[in-house]
Amino acid sequence: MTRIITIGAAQLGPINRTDTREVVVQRLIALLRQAHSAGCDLVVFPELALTTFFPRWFVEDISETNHYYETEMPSPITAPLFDEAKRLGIGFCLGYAELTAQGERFNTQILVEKDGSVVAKYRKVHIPGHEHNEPDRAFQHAERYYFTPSEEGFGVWKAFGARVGMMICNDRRWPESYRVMGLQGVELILCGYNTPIHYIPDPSQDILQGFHNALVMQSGAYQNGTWVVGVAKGGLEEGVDSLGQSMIVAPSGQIVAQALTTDDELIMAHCDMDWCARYTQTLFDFDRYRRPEVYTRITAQRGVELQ
Ligand code: CDT
Repeated sequence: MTRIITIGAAQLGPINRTDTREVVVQRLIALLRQAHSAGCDLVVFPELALTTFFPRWFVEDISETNHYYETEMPSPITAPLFDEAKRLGIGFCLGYAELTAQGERFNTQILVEKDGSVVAKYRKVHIPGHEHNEPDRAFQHAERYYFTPSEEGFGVWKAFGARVGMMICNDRRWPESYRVMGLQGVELILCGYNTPIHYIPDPSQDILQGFHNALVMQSGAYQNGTWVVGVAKGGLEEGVDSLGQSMIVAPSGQIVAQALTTDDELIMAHCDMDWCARYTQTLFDFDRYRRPEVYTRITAQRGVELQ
């Protein structure tokens, strides 16, 4: 018997600063209904899917940005999404900014099963960008000011009849993210992202954004024998152009579905979880072929050390 999960990647177009949560939640519900009509079991939304990408602005008093964060999930404003998903019997994965009761700020993704139960919460590990205001930049990428990096790492959970992991945006560029989940037998990795096309520290990378996006997710999928679902918030948002190109990648590394626009767009694929074993039990049989005894530097040091 095959284990097929029909997965929708619900790309979002821009969310403006003035857009209310209610309006955004209605956009998510419209995509959720479209996914349900198309037979999806699970729909994946982007990173920070409820608001504009606010780390592009710096404010001296961080508490002025509290309205961008969620203090509970579901909340009265997001409850309609949870209720509709449960009514339709469709699962979802949603990225949002989280402000805890202890005052910690995380870039978070939540996974909800088809029966409405919360499977897991993942908090972003690799926080890119800068900590301080850099007024000479065309726009800020102050994620390191707005979010604490999670110490919880990368988990894998049993859900949708598979072994499911999560990561968020910049995590997808680091091979360790995939491998830590690969070592827990992951079969499906869900990843939301917001990737500005213009990379201010090195603009020569701008034209390569789409290439790098595909490169990391295709290699991560192949080298760990897992499905990867990458979902963008793309398009021109508050003057900053961001990559679309949401995609669903098979354990072979092949792209099986890809967004054509930078707007709200649903792509989908029938994802056979048994395809993973064709890689994890052959070429990437970790137990047989890995050599962890010669990889000790990976966890022993952070940066490059010259001999
Ligand atoms: N959201 C996020 O992590 N974006 C980064 C942008 C590059 S670092 C400024 C990314 O890796 O796509």
